Amino acid sequence: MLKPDAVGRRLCGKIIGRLEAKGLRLVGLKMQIVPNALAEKHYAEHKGKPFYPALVKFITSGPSIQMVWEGESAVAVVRRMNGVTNGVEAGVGTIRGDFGLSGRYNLVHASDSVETAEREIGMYFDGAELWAYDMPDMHWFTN
Ligand code: 3AN
Repeated sequence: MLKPDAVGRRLCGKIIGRLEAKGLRLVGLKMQIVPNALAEKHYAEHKGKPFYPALVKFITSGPSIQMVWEGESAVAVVRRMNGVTNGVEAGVGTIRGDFGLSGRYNLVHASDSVETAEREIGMYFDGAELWAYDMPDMHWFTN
């Protein structure tokens, strides 16, 4: 997900460009202001933590972009490309490390496991919104 700060800071193209250049395949994409109930469901594991109310408020504060990307070890690869939660600590070369200084306004969300990805995709997408298609260069991006 490109969070409202990524949209508001005009960084969507740069971030999507990194994922494309890496060799991942875009399977689905939409823009919306996430409804409150959906944000609470998405971040249910953080309910009760001190930052939870502000997290839900931020994620619903403006348009965000939901995406599904596919590819070799996509979950682990995207997590590494995002960098650790706080932009101050995130490595140079990562999205959070290169574009931010915040732990709260940290530009991107990515599922932390395949199981989480399946659950989160189900929250944001209908099957008919996900696309299977060939990319002629995909053989360059497999083991
Ligand atoms: P990540 O997105 O790096 O997997 P999680 O899943 O631990 O991080 O946290 C979910 C989101 O909650 C983060 N992306 C961040 O926006 C917010 N968050 C996590 N820890 C903090 C914190 N200590 N203070 C403020 N916001 C936080």
